Amino acid sequence: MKKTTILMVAVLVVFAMAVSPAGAIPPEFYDPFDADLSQWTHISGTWAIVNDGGDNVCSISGGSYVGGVVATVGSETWSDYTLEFDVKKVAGSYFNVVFRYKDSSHHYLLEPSSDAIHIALFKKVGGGYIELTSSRPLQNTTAGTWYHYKIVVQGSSIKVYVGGTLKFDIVDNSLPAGKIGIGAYSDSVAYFDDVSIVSIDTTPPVITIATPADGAVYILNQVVPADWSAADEAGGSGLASATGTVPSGDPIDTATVGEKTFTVTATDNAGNSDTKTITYYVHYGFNGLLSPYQAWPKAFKINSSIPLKWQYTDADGNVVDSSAANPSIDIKPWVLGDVPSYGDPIVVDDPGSSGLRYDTLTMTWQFNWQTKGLTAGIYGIWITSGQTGQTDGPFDIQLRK
Ligand SMILES: [Ca+2]
Ligand SMILES: [Ca+2]
Repeated sequence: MKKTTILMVAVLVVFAMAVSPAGAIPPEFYDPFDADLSQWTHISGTWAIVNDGGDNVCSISGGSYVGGVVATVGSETWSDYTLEFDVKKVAGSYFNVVFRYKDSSHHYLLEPSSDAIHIALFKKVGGGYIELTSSRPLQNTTAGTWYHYKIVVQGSSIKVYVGGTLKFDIVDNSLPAGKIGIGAYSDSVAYFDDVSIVSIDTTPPVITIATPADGAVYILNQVVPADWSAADEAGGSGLASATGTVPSGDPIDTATVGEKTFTVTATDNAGNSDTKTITYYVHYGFNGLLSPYQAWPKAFKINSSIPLKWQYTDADGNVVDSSAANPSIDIKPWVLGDVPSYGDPIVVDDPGSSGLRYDTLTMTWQFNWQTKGLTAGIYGIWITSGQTGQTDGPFDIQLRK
């Protein structure tokens, strides 16, 4: 971008910074050719810094063949980048630019046609040049006129702009990465200036959710500060935004029981975004079986009906409304052995099939366990909530004759 566009560039930079204070990726490479050509690797032909109307530029000539690159810069690992430069044809027909340049037999090549009103895009993958379009787009290459080129390579996408107008929009997978290079055929002289390469960030930020942990169980009203973070990769465009179900440090939702999700979405300054969602569970607290239950060695007489009563609580032990808890009861006998264990569940009867009752006033569940016909011994009692899936127990109880 030369001379007359400098003011516009300055305005655009201010605007971009206002939108994205974290800034774009710094250029991998920028050369205004102010001083020397030390950043470049010379391949063939002649080159020199020359003064063009008060501005130093790079004069290039003498590529050994059409497409013969004169100088390269960069790394063979450069894959996704935006290459921009200004170029002016001084004499002859051809200047050229190569990108994703691995060597003289593997690269993409952009050059004007000899008619000076079209441009052409080729690839070379071991053999000769293969043109990437069946027809060439119109583009003047007038001697003595500067043109601003922008080439964007991202994955298999290749886009070429001249003066801000899209000229090529190609998909090609042949050459995934490589340097860039500038050149001019042996009959030609071209000036290049302000060559810049900015890598394109295609990697989304990494999200880490420590709390709530995936699958974790918390108790109703438990105070659980969220602990999560997001960061863009080293050398990336930087984090633009990161939003969680709640901000890190704020308490997560434990106000009701059940399955919950916690989501974090993070976006970098290049627009790459990732979302991570984890599932956690909020259960009731359980304050044990209430009187008349007592753990063994207290023994209850077989044939009696034993009221099993319990309440669900929050994390502070406050009894809460659990009318939706939908509980069920499992009872298993102790099996004595080297290591005592529980046997198979027994059929749990209640007299008159009265079933479970919930007292809304005291927020207490009650089940009258009919022990008639059971064998003396110790039994374990478990309570499972169909609402939350939580199982509380075992609460051991002794039955005697
Ligand atoms: Ca310059
Ligand atoms: Ca990134």
